[in-house]
Amino acid sequence: MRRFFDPRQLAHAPLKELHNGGFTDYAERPVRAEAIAETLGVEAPVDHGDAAIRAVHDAGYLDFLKHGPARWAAAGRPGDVIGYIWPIVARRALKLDRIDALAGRYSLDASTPLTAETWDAAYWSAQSVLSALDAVHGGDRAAFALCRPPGHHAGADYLGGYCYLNTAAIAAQAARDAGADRVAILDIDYHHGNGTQDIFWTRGDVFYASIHADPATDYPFFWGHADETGEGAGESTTLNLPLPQGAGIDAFRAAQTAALDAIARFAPDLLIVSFGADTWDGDPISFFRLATADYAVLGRDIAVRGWPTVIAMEGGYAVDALGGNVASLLSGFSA
Ligand code: SP5
Ligand code: ZN
Repeated sequence: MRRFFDPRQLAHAPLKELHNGGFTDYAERPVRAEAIAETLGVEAPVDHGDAAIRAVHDAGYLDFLKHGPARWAAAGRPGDVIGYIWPIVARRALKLDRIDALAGRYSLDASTPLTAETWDAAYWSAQSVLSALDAVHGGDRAAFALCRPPGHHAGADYLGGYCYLNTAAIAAQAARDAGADRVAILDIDYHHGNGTQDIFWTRGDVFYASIHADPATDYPFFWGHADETGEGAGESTTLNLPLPQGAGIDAFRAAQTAALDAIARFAPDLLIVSFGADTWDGDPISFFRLATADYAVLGRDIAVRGWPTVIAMEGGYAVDALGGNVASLLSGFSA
């Protein structure tokens, strides 16, 4: 299986995140990607430009990602851009220019700093997933994109959860624009992919299924509950399967089989897997109990369905185990 990654994805390196009332070391570190790249071996993506990014994300938001850090510095703010006021009541099209207002307008949380290097890293993360999609369009059975920064918490016009550009959504929309009638996204990161769900919430052409920690106990709290099923043309094309903290492979595999069965009824032309290795037993910020060998079983269960498949990396914070966990998932496709 071809594996795509660009070293420019490493330059994004926030130092701190707001967590439980104080600033702690940022969990989504460049060394995550280095560990995976070293274990798997990777090739450089092709530059597709920004059309596929603009097809998903809001123009004002992209401008904020590119120019927000310089505006923040010019306003005399120290460190990286972090929102601290959110337009919860009046989220409307005010023409706000103050950088502080923009940081709130375009953020989901205060644990996802925007740095001067973020845009370039996120841009190449998107190019990696677009190159994996090219490989599958070219006839490959499956391809892997080492997306970092990750993507599934980012919406059309907001960053959050260590995510800036929604790589799975960008690939899904690019596949639609290239002629696929129906695309399915299977999200098996520990956290619910609120951004991906949001982007396709009212769409009947993209099915979103997610297995994740119950948002009653885990980030992102407000999304990923079992009663969220989509609206309008997207009614019943969102499927959320939350599991309790402590869940192991038996519960996870049963949920994934239910998700794959629902995706089979949708009959997609292409599958995109948002893969987080933060379901691993030793993950420092997550609480499922999967073992390294379990990912091969999950990968095999996905592969036997036969859909052309693009795998996009999401979370996973136990750096020493990351390469092995990703390799295990991919091995399921060659078994
Ligand atoms: C892509 C992904 O897995 N995003 C996860 C975002 C979760 N953010 C909430 C949990 C933050 C825990 N931060 C711990 C920092 C330790 N220094
Ligand atoms: Zn996660």
